[in-house]
Amino acid sequence: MAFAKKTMLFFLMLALFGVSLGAVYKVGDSAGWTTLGNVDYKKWASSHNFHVGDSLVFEYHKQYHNVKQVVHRDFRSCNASSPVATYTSGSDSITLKRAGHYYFLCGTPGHCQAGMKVDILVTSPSLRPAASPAPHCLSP
Ligand SMILES: *[C@@H]1O[C@H](CO)[C@@H](O)[C@H](O)[C@H]1NC(C)=O
Ligand SMILES: [Cu+2]
Repeated sequence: MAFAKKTMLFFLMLALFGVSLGAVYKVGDSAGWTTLGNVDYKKWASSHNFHVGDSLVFEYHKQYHNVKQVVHRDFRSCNASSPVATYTSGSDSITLKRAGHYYFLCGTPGHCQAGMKVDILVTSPSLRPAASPAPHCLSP
């Protein structure tokens, strides 16, 4: 009983402070982060809705791959020479802390060109319609 009470209190606190437990997405699903199997990361990304607070997990063989977060220009040109962040553990969990684009690529020469790049568009959580009428509703 004490446990159930504590659990309820925990979720009540979460609700009160507007905290939500984010979803976790494994990049490439069962294939993971790889050049094998022709995973279409663009298609993978477009088939999910990422929100602030969600996290990504990149799973890969660290001998062959890595994960580099880069700016848009470097993403487009597959330039891994000045990354914003670098991950090399082989099982990297990255929390999406802000809305906007996150660009990731593999820094192993040739891999980005071969398709190991993904553009994650993160949106703000629960953008509900406002309770009051929007200004455009006032026009005839
Ligand atoms: C990659 O980016 C670096 C730093 O921004 C730049 O100096 C370099 O010329 C770029 N390389 C290519 C091949 O564009
Ligand atoms: Cu790679």
